Amino acid sequence: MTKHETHIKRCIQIAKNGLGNTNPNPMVGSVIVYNNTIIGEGFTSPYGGNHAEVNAINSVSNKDLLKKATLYVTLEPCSHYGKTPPCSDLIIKHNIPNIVIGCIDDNEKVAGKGIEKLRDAGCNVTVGILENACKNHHKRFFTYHNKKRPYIILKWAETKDGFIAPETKNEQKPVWITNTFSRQLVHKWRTEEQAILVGTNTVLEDNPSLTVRDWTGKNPIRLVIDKNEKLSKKHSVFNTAAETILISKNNIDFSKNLAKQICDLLFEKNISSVIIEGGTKTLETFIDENLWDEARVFIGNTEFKKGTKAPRFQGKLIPEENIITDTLKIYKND
Ligand code: AOF
Ligand code: ZN
Repeated sequence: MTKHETHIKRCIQIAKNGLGNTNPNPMVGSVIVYNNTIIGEGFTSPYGGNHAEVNAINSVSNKDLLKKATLYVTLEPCSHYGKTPPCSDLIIKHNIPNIVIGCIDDNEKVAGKGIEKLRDAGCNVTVGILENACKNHHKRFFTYHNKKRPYIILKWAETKDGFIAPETKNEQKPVWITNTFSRQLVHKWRTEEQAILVGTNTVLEDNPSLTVRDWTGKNPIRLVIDKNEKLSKKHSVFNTAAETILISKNNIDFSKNLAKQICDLLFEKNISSVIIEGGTKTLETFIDENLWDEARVFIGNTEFKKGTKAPRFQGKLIPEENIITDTLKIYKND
């Protein structure tokens, strides 16, 4: 690994501190190096707050060193006035001579203009260090800007013999396919995405609250499909713990592509990622319209022999995400 790669790798590592808090902004990471030593670090503040470069520059105690330093960043520094002033202007103001960037910012407001600004000011700019890793790290942000829809994660649990639910349900005793560790992991995942979606049957059968209880972090916005107006305020998804958006005849034409319309609705609402937690019909709607990016599948130890079959899909196992256990498989759509 080269020196540049090592520092960009560190940028990605600290950027993850922003996971779940920055969206729909990207969770950027930045480090500042002088004389082979890291003298400053920063990551994107919660939505509306400082960008990573600002936090990195602020963290440097001896600002004189910036004149001889290199700033590393996972994403091209911005050039526009959004909720905050342009990072490229701040870099130029501090006379930082060398900038090393992971990947270009595809947001139409930036898209190369940040790099141009820096070069025009005489900075030495290197672009494309660990580019794929940086693009992957910013997957939610890139999907949102390039595909004009949220990054979509499908999640379910299936038995060893491929069922998602048994034939007959026992009201008193819900059947658990997975264990408490997977439950905790799912709650962690909920904190990482902006929204969570389930279909009507899941609400009617399980009455989930879809909030985060077994982990620390933000509740996602809850999205519930209610085509035939079967849901009522007594269901837990309508409690006051988090915001809920009803997907109904009021905002969707159910005779047309449902997944596509939900994507458009979420894009309009600036939602850059969603985790879909079932049931089969809802998951299959997104699979059939090929509107999904990742599938996270738990495989339990039980067998149902009969029941509802787990969704069928074509995906590719992501090697770096499948190192912990064979009871969880993580696929990407490719
Ligand atoms: C950076 N560093 O840490 C982030 C960037 O409304 P604003 O001012 O927060 O700008 C949001 C846009 O800025 C966002 O869409 C993306 O293009 C860029 N995000 N840029 O230089 C950062 N989070
Ligand atoms: Zn910026």
